[in-house]
Amino acid sequence: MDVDAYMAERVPLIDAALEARFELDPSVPASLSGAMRHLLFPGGKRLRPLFALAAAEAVGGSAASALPMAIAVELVHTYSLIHDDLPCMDDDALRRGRPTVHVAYDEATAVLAGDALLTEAFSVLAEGVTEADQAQAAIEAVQRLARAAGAAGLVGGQVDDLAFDAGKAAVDTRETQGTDHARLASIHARKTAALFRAAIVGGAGLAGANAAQRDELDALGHEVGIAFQIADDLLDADSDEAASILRVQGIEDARLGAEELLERALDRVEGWGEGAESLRTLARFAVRRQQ
Ligand code: GRG
Repeated sequence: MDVDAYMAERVPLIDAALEARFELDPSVPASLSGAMRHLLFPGGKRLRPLFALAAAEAVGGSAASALPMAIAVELVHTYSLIHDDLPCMDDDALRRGRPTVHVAYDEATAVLAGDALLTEAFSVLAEGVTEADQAQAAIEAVQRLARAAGAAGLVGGQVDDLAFDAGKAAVDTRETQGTDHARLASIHARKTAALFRAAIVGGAGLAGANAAQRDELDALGHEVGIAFQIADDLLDADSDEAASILRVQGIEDARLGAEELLERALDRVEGWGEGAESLRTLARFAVRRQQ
């Protein structure tokens, strides 16, 4: 299975579902609607939603059954990028080569667009339930996404990331390498891997995965998410990002670490047959991509 072919087939499905969700709604102020769409379209790689769909297929379900999870996780991801770019956070003027939302609109609108996208994510998941036997899986998906996005997930990871950055900027606050490594691992687990886990387990859950499959996929999501972040740090090796794995490891060690995590993840679904091929292909792409 070729990752480009998989993406060419699945991304339009994801984009169409997102478009359908964000059709013009006269009850939403036009500026807010524009700001919410600004980073959503044309969007980025759509990796997290692709993982949700591939996980559904890996457990023998249809990709379509995982679409609510796919859309919800992309909305949370997009909100986190909008807020991460704000002047009070990373203060970035560009995202994906275009002006960030607070630059294209204004700071208050960007904060509110992020808030609305986050809220919308949970609405999409709840509304995705059309039959009674999906309700339990949808509730579990909501729980997992909320945990991934909340104080013990993205938001907490961001708080610790800001503290880590501040510590790196101060002259006399260097900690031991071991401690730095543990802190970074914990930040990446919450800022990056948590959403991958929620997408993968939630997507598979909506497609009818059993508890053993969900546990295995949860571990895979963590491993792929951390390895994806290491790959991202390697691609950004020239930047002075404080919370980069390259602060505590050399390039070769980091690359090896990412490969080890990927192999461990692939082993988990080795015996899952042809249906899991897209998931394996996506995992390889997420970790070995060159951009
Ligand atoms: C402000 C609540 C709040 C959270 C901020 C997740 C996060 C925490 C910030 C996002 C910025 C960041 C460096 C996240 C780490 C994960 C990462 C590398 C995101 C980029 O993901 P891609 O490559 O992006 O999938 P595209 O553009 O393809 O969607």
